[in-house]
Amino acid sequence: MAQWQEVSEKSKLHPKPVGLVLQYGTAGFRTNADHLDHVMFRMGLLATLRSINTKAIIGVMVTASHNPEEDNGVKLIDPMGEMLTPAWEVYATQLANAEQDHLITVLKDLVQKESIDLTNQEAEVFVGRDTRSSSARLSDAVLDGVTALDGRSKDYGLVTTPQLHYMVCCCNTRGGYGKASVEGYYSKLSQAFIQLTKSAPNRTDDQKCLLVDGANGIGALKLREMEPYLQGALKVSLFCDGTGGKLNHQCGADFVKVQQNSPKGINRCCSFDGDADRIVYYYSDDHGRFHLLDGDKIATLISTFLKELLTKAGLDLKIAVVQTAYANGSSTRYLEDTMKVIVRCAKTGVKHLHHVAQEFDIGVYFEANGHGTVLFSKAAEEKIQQLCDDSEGERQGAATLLKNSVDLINQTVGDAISDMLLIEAILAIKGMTVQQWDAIYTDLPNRQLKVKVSDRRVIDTKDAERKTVSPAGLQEAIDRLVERHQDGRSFVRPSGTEDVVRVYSEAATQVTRLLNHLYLNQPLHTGVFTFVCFCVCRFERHFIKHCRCL
Ligand code: G16
Repeated sequence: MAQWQEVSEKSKLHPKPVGLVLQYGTAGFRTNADHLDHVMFRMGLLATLRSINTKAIIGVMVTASHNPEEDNGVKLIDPMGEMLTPAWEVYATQLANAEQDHLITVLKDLVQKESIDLTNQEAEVFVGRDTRSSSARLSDAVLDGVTALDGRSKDYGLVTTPQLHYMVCCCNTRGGYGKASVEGYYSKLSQAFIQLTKSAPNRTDDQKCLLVDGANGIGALKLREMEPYLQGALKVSLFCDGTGGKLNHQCGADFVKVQQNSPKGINRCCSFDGDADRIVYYYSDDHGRFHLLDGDKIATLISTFLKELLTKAGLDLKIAVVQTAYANGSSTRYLEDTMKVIVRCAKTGVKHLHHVAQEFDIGVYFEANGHGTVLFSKAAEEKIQQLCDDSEGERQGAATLLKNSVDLINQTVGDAISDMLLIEAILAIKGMTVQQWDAIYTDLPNRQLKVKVSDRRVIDTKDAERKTVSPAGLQEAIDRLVERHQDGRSFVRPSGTEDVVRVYSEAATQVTRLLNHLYLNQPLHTGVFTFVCFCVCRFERHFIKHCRCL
């Protein structure tokens, strides 16, 4: 077939480094930008086939989000704006790793397995990219892949990841979710925000101003573009806006969450990540102590607000919060015991949380790192709309607030801009300061760090990544260490976006131990953490040695 000939010829312009093996991970492919040209071309091919297969528009976002500037990556977006379905992640990995002379065989195999009819089929792919210097050439490679299979493409250029998710959903619902343009996105969210904050007439000037760390990335650019649409309802002071510093370097949501520190010299504000799909809030108290309000605190604020409105509106809708293993134990306890909300735990990766959240009328899902959103079932949205139309007084007021919240939330994926506006609106309506929000519950002291090991794949997990299955003996060793600490909890898991193993620990108190100084040179943090890091490295060495013996 002439088409395969063309694909084969064009793919030679995007050669795969021989022997390079990559995995479609937590959120697509990620590695050093120099190794990704062939992956991008092939993801253009894959998105085109997926578009034919689903008879819908598919999105391809070129970004490595929170990773360093030198990296890049790609996230694929399914028809309703959700992440690529897991079955196709397998195809993505096979395609990315096929050596040049096997590429067509792998493609034909996929076409046959999914019964894709390549004749007279229309395909359309939306492409977007972040501000990394490598992103323009890599998104050209995606476009090349789409053209090679005769697909149509629309290049949205510089957009945040959530904006591209929004565009895909808008087009596939024929405008049902909004207008498929950045202006449509800005108008929809701004109008909903303005309406919501009308319910807070006593908002002080202080509450109308917010410091935003744009991670030196696309979020800064887009928030600046959006400001006029907000008509003064929120005054944003942007820093790390990309004019001076390096992307994600000592700034951004990941830096703030992991280092538990604010970018230099900054007080009350929020931070986005490199592609603006995550957000965390923080402030310094009068003693200069740093306070982080992460995804858990955000989920608590939003679910409390929604639950109160449901009660006022007299609506019997099932609301749940979905978290991951990283959720602070205090947040889970508060949600379950005080808020009486259903809490579920999913594997890391918003794609996993999204699916669990879909099981409820209202599913609030957030990873502790600030990645998340809220999903409303179709039936829930209809009931809210009906109550807005049919009721009066306090019930109608609550229903209207719920309706405006639905409009403000980007339900396709976690969205730093949309989340920020929702949080600001809730704080204004509840007349709450960031300090009062922070005081809802007290986080257990916790630490999260990356450990570089020679092969992160030796670690396998179960129970939503809260327990390790292999190497044998590691979990027992962790358990022995953890049980010595009140409210202790710890787990290890291989990262799906970086070549590292992540270690998380929390306990009732922070303990200074000599080992902290010896191994990590960290003056004060949960003692368990050091031990677990130590265990991971020790077990990995043991395991690898064992394998070699075999
Ligand atoms: C991505 C995913 C998140 C995940 C994070 C870290 O975030 O979308 O769901 O929490 O990676 O994943 P891991 O611990 O497996 O490296 P982003 O913002 O980088 O796209």
